Amino acid sequence: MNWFTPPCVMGVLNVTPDSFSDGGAYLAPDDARARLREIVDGGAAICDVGAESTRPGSAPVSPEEQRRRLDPVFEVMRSGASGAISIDTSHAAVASAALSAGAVLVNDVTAGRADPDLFGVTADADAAICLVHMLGEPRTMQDAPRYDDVVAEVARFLEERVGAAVAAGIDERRILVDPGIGFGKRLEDNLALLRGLPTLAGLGCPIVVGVSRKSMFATLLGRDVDERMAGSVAAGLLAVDAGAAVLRVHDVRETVDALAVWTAMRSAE
Ligand code: HH2
Repeated sequence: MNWFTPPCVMGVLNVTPDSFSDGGAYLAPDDARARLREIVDGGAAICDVGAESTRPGSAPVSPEEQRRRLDPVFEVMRSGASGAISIDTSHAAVASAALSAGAVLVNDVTAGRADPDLFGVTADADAAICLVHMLGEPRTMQDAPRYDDVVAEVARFLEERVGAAVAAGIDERRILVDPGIGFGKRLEDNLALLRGLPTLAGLGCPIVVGVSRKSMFATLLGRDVDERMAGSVAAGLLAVDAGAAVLRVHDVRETVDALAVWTAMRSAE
């Protein structure tokens, strides 16, 4: 994973009409290309590109439509001007097209449960994969999530999915795990998982955390989606302190700066 020196930033590019934070902003090819440049110039180690919103209540998008939306980004990737790219999809066909265009990471919020071919496509390309915990599916996941011990249950789930990915031929050294902040979780579940990152680190895989602008900041702070940057950066830094290796964020430059300060302070110890 040559894109990867922890802690680092994964910038988000959603080529969708309906993502909770940047929906509609990057559907036009020129806007998508400009956002990609902004993410690279902002200092992100990798850009996570997706064409299907997974926000609570969202409807599925066909692999054909995802590929159509992503085509302009694939073009930039083929020209070699994109930096490292992660493909945010649960569909093997979309992952395969992105990997052919040069993507280095498959980011699957279903952890390989939605499409039985996803692990195989990833293994064949010798690519990395990020396995995310989600309770249920986006349409209904926030209806009434309940856990007895959220950290233990998420750790058990991720351990099982890491085993499934390895059994399908994915190199264990190329597997990242993510507790799935906001994917079927109440505020207290999200906070417990952020506190519990040291337990998830026991799995031995780098941890990705995506808190950026999520609704936990509406509950905690009463902020609209475009007013959640300070809360997101603060939670991201605390996540890194607790063991996160990659922060998936919308506010790239601000998070890169915050991480630079964190790194300087920690290396002075
Ligand atoms: N969150 C979202 C999407 N993909 N992937 C990982 N690994 N971790 C996350 O927390 C995560 C993710 C949701 O955020 P976003 O893509 O900004 O919104 P939408 O799903 O509405 O497109």
